[in-house]
Amino acid sequence: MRFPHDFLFGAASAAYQVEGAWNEDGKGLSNWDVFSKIPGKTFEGTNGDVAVDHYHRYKEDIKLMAEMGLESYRFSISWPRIIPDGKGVINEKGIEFYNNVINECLKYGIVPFVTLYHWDMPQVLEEQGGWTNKATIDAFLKYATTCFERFGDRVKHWITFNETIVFCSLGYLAGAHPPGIKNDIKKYFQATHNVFTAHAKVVDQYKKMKQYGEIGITHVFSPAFSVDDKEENKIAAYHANQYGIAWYYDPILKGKYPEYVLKILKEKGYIPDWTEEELKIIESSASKNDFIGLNYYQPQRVVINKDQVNPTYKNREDATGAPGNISFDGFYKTVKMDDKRYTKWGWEISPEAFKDGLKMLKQEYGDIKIYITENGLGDEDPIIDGEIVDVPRIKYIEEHLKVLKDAISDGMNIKGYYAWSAIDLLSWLNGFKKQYGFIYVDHNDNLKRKKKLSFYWYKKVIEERGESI
Ligand code: BGP
Repeated sequence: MRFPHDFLFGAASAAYQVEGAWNEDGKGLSNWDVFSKIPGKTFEGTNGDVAVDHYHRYKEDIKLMAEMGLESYRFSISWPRIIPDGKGVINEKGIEFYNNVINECLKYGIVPFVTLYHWDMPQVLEEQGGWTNKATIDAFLKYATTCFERFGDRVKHWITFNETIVFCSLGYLAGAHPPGIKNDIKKYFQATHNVFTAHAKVVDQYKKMKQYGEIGITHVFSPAFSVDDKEENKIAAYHANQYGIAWYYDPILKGKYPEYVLKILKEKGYIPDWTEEELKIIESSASKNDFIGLNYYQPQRVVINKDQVNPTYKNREDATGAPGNISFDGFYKTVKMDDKRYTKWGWEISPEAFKDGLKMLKQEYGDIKIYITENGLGDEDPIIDGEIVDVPRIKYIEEHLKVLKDAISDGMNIKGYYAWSAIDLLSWLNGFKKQYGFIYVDHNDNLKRKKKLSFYWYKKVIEERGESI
């Protein structure tokens, strides 16, 4: 079987991780420009000042993507490049850059799939409370509207937010992303609610503008499974999925928050400060949302936490995604299991859990339209005789594409796959050492680009529409 003709084979990136040019052509300061320079926050102090210099090399990069046969490129727009102070004047140089990127994609027939918010917000807004401040919702609506007005004639696929759970939990619970706040559960839930409200308002606005494209959100998809059949661990997995999936997916796809979580938040006094009007717009936007984007890397294996300790988030490593942590509310723990496979950074490799997770999703949300907006292997790629022989990445992507093929055969409405990442880029907390791309970037040789083995492999997969997978 081949993947359907309208299934998009793509790859992804995010502005802060590839662009560089952090202070060029009128770009405003972002929260990440500031945060990454605080000692100890990132691996060896790496930051996105230069990143992989995509800002100056986008033509070369997109040409390589075209050569790979990429059908779609998912990238994000840097908000402070468009509206440097978050609310005021539009920076025409920023508009010009993204116009160039979009036009360059279209020149090769590559479909641009654009994320509006992949974590870099104008620093001015962060200083005024970021996502805990409701004024940020309106600022975001203005920014999104500007993007629709300026790029919407050519961009027909929009993602509002990338991984709300990550920037809110690492921002307000673990303190590992901006604004670097630890253990503030109240603020964490407030930020998530404000983001859902912003999403709803932007979706509504997009539909009003009648641009006849599609709009959705991208969430982490990290389904939790109990390590065994013990009732208490099954409860732990249920709890984890309520907080990690239902809290995020329900407001978008069902238009309301999950009762299980609401009840606990009420008891503990963590209900966000919300208005009837906000809840109404969340409710009414659900039917206008066109798709859900899933970023799947790994599942969670969980057990109940009996130690009665809340997480402490001692160091950066505690926030980099490997199992071995206590949940923010102390209810369960994620664990590493002897019979599972793991990456060098301790992330589980499990196409099986991807398959089971997709089934869970179908059961819960029905026949929603899905794009896999990220999936890939973070590795230190082997170099043999000057060639980048990233065989483990090929294997990883192949196994996950196979799951998608089966899911599509079973009737799931999955419309595209975006490998993370198109090109090697900056990992937020893990530096340049953790590679994901099809295109290698040589940090010892003027950021020279080189095709990896996976580049040729993915090209073939796309050419034959995955027939031999
Ligand atoms: C996702 C982010 C990406 C990317 C990826 C890999 O959560 O959306 O931006 O960074 O994870 O993560 P890491 O770089 O930590 O390996």
